[in-house]
Amino acid sequence: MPLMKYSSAFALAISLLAVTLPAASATNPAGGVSTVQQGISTRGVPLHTFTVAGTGVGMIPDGPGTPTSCGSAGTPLDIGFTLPALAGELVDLDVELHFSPVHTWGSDVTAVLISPGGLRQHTLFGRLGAITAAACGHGADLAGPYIFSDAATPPSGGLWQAAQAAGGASQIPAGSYFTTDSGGEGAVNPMPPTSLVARFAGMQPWQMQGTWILRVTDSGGGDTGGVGAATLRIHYREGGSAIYDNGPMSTGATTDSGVAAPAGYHWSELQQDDSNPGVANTNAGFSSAIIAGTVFRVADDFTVPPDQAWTLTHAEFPAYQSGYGGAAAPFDFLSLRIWDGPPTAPGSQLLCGDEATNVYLGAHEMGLLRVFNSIAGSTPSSTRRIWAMKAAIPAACAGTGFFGAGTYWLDWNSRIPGMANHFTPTVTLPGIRSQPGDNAQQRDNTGVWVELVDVGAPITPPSVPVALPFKLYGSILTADIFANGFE
Ligand SMILES: [Ca+2]
Ligand SMILES: [Ca+2]
Ligand SMILES: [Ca+2]
Repeated sequence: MPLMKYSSAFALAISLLAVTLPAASATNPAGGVSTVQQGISTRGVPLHTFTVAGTGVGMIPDGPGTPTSCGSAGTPLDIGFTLPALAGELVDLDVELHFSPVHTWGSDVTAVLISPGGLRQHTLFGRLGAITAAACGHGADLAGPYIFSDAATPPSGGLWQAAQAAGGASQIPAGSYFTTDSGGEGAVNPMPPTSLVARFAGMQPWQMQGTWILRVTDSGGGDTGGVGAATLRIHYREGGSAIYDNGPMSTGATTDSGVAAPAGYHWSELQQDDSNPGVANTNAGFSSAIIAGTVFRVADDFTVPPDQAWTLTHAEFPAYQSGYGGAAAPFDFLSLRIWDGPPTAPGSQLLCGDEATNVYLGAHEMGLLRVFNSIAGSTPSSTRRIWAMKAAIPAACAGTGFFGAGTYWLDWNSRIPGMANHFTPTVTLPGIRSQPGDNAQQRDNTGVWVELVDVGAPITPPSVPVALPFKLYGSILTADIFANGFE
């Protein structure tokens, strides 16, 4: 099989079928208002909070066995939180729990928060003080209210220390606590803190919409209690917490041909221009992969406005592996370089990064399915799930206010164990194939940097330039600070 530098083979094959579509589906129903504009810094967009009370509170069914034998979970109490489609991306969240009647043996209880459809889940706490499979842990009582939040005050893993300090006859003090993993075999006391934000940040409106579940179980026979009230607070913002977004990819819950996306997903469908229907983009993505024999890289730029300086902490780069259906992200390596000009332009200086250092920090699903244009005859499929790969900013560029006003270029690639190919999708807005200023590049299988264009299906000159999606995280210093030295 020849090297594929872009994933368009399927679309080209389909276009040869010359499918005749009914006139009703030949017009692009999209073209509505996009909630995120390309290339806009999202700094300054207000943070909203959606608060919802849990339904289904009540007694937690007791665990099986005797009071001295713990570790087998009883029937869960599932508390539901129903969310509408919020107009923004999840930035932060917290959960408040009030136990009533008081649970008389706190270590019996485990609480896990599960997003709609089971897309993501996170343990709030569980089996406090238990470090073996059948240990019954601390006997301190659960009352509350307890708020589980990344904004908790130390000590880390504080619920464990609080339970130990309280002793079996007292209540764990009400307050704000970090989340911790459940105790049991292999646990340490106290367990280290975990992060709600790391687990749930970046969730899109269609991923948050629906019923969240707080699953509370009791895994020790004897002592009992109930949940009297539970509250979920979602903090969200248009564009999320990124300070720069090079452009969106969602084209909505329905393809141009009228096919609904699976629950929890939106389509990212290659578009036709509303002003010129009949010609659709044909490149679902461009290889950004290290594969056997070829090291692809892709590049795009961003501009820091006048009177600003940016401190960058991390970046996100979307990618998909065609046909990959696993639950865990497939990637294990990402390299990133940042330049003061295009990577190979004369005079461009490399500011930081190299091709060998792994700055990959993990990835999460974006709830987007990349598909070829459905009007052109492609049947929408679920085989190209887009992931957001998170990358650390190379140390030499991570200083406070490092990025002064000006234009910078990023180039990156990534790897999947076994060197499987994968692709960076393009920025996709409903009813638009390309926008002024689109100028992404790829170092292709000949080792030469080329401008990325889409030739169209059917192939129709002129080809259009494309942009690649990425987001930058950090903070923005303004001219006021430069002038005065303080905020
Ligand atoms: Ca007790
Ligand atoms: Ca119990
Ligand atoms: Ca660009």
